[in-house]
Order: sequence, then C-alpha cells, then structure tokens
Amino acid sequence: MISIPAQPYNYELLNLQNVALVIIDMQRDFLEPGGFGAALGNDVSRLRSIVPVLQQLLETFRQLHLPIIYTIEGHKSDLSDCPTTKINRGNSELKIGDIGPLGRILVLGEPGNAIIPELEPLPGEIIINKPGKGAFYNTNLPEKLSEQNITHLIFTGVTTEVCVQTTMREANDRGFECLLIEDATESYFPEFKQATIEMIRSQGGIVGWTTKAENLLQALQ
Ligand code: C5J
Repeated sequence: MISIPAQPYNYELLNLQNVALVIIDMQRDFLEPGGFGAALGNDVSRLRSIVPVLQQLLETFRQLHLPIIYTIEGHKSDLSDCPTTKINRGNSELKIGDIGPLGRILVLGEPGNAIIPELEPLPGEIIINKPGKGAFYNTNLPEKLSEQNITHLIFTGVTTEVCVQTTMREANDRGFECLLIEDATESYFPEFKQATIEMIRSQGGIVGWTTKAENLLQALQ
C-alpha cells in the first residue's frame, strides 16, 4: 500500500498497477500567444509556471513505466463535432476554426493544437483528442482506461476550473479515485484555481483529493 499525504486525508494506492498520470490540454492553443486562450482575452503566460513540475512527474512516470495519458481539446477540420453554441460563445474576433497565428483555432492537427514541445509525448503514450471540456465526452478514454485496469487517476494540466475540473468530476462519477496535483495545474484566474482545489476536497473529498507534486514523487520513490 502506498499512502500519499493529501487533503482531505491520505490518498492510497494499493499498488502501482492501476494508476495513470493524466495531463490535460497542455497545448499551444492555451499556453501561447495567438491561440484559443489568448483569443478569449486571457494572459496565457500564467500557465507556464507548472511546466517544470510536469516535467518531473513525466520523468518519474516514464521511469516507472506507468501509463501517461495526454488530452487535447480540438475539433475536426469541418467542425462537425463542435456545437454552434461553442463557436459563437464570447466576443473574440478569432473564433474556433478561424485562421490565427498558430493555424486554425482549436482544430485538431493545427500547429496551435500540439502539446507544447517541453512536454512532447513519447511513442506509446496515450493521446485523447476531445471535443468537449471533459475528456470522457465523445472520446475513447473509457476504453483506454479499462484496457489497462486503471482505477486511480492523477490529474494535472490546464485549466484547473474548466477542463481539469470537468474531467475530474466525470471520472469521479465513473468510480475512479482522483488526485489533483495542485502545483501541476494552473488557471488564467488564480482565484478560480484556489476555489476549485477547495471544492474538490471539500465535504470529505466529494470529487477527490489534492496534494503537492513532491508528496506524490516521494511516495513513488
Ligand atoms: C478551456 C481548458 N479553458 N482546457 N479549456 O476552454 O480548460
């Protein structure tokens, strides 16, 4: 049994066979000027602070040969998987599917849709393309998790209160034990990040647990 100090109480792994690292949407569209996040008026530079911690987590999971799952928010080039409501939302000049400095905004395969080079996936690591905020909606993530008997998910990535929280809630409802790594997730809005962390671990861990990366890394040594 591996016991990781966390809030609201220790997060426990029976063994390392059933755990995966989930890295949500660390794509250029959200982290670089000229992408979707910037088009919505956000200061995208805030999100880069978590990159070194994510690199440490990646290195450890790779050394231990544990599954790593990346998600990418993006749409088919004909936008057939993108609701009109999502395209029309907000008042930015560049909408989903429009051509911006990083290629077509939030379209799969475009330069802006790639994971940032610092966290580039290795062959064999799982990439889930998702049209929604949650990674279980309209994807093959459930099959990928059940193929490997994954029961415990370690959540990281951006943004804390949107795609990370949505996916964590979806996973929690499906019976996964979910741990959010506080210093490996970030938001354009620090107050939203903090509120999300508190919501997740409130009421006895109603959505799951939260901890700092060093607690997980020490427990995995
Ligand atoms: C957003 C995400 N914020 N990855 N996507 O639209 O959180």
